[in-house]
Amino acid sequence: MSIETVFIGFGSNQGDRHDYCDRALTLMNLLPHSQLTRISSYYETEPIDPHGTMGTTWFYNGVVQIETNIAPHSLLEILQETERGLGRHDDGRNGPRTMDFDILLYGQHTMAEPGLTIPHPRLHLRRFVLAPLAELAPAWVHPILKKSITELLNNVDDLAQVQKLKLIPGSRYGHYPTCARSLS
Ligand code: PH2
Ligand code: MG
Ligand code: MG
Repeated sequence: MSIETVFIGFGSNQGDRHDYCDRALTLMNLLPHSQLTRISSYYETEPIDPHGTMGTTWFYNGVVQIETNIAPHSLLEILQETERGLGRHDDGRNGPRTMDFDILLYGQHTMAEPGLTIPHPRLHLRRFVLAPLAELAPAWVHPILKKSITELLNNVDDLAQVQKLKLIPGSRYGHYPTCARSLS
């Protein structure tokens, strides 16, 4: 495998959401064969909840950029294991979660397999993904839609609210010296 630039979304709407996100960043910083290179701001976001199962608590959402040579399916497994380590209990329904990771973009690769679709199939439909992603990669071209993240954000229909928070992501657990936090 070659080294690829990968964007991972994270979100929490259960328990101490700020703390779960800070702990998630600590763990992203420890991924094997990878370098955590950028962290977006945190956003507090209204839940998108088509099935009425997600609860009323707003999410904390954000996006990280890593450079990695972990293959997509292995990365997915590591992220799922990390979700469980952060207290996620998968009881089969789309309920509130202490931590959810989603592989959003994996270089310019595309795949559609059971359990793993890249780019994430709803990435272009969700303001809570596009807003933090646009901080890190405004000019990144969606490999299927052939539009930049900025264009997708400017045209998204999603009216659910997203509020950028003035918190320093990950600051409770120290620094990520090689990593640029978005200050936009
Ligand atoms: N994740 C979902 C469903 N709805 N809404 C917000 N605001 N943020 C999320 O991360 C989110 C959601 C399924 O993973
Ligand atoms: Mg998700
Ligand atoms: Mg997920």
